Amino acid sequence: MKRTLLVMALAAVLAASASAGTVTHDFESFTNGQVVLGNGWNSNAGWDAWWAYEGNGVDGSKGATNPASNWYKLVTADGVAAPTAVGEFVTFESSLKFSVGSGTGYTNAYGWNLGLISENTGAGGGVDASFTRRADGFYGFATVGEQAWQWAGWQSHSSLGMAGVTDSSSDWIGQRVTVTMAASGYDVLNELIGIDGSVLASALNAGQALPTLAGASTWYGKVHTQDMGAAGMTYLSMDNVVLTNEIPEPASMALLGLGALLLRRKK
Ligand SMILES: [Ca+2]
Repeated sequence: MKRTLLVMALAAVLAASASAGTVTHDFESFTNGQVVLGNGWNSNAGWDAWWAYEGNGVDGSKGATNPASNWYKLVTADGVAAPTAVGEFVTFESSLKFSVGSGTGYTNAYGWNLGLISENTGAGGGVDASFTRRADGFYGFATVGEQAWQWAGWQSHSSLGMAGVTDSSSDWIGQRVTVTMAASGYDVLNELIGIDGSVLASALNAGQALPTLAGASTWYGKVHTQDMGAAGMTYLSMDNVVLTNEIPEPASMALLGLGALLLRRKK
């Protein structure tokens, strides 16, 4: 009974956030092996390439996994209002976990990218933060799309929790893209999040024109399996996806954290 009340309280907090400009996906409502497409998500290709599985999410929860199918844009069906005044912003972030195969010899190969897009069909333009395989045992990320390229954040495979250069999986890391309306154009902040939640690397591109996003009143989140095969990646999983135009309320976040902790301890 206590657990039921706790879940209801958490749901109320999440529902209150959603009505005010936040879209979340934790995949816990999916059945094991259920297709993600059509259940809160759309895609450019319209074919099934992401599935939700028990155990493929953060802390053994349900998460969504893609077997490195190239050039597949999975976009949130629901968006949030785009910024209309200086200082307003939209953030899209996800926890991510990936695997690589036995190949070697990679140099600046794009893996996936995460970003904001102007249409929930995957057809629009926007901002991308690419996660790249810069060499066999090194990774990094780049800001691309509607703006100048910017490379940042060399990371060794071991810093991402990978046991080896080949045939291994990362721990849960994350990416966060924040686009803020500036006095002129938009400031684009891309962050790579480490296993412990710290910011491993960040790249700020200030004063970008972003013509496609600027012309859209609603922005959507996007996870794009850009060129994972060319980067020797075999799987990408995601969980705890958040698209928001709000600063998280400390009280709500504390309640969510407490609830998650209590639920975990009960298992
Ligand atoms: Ca989950």
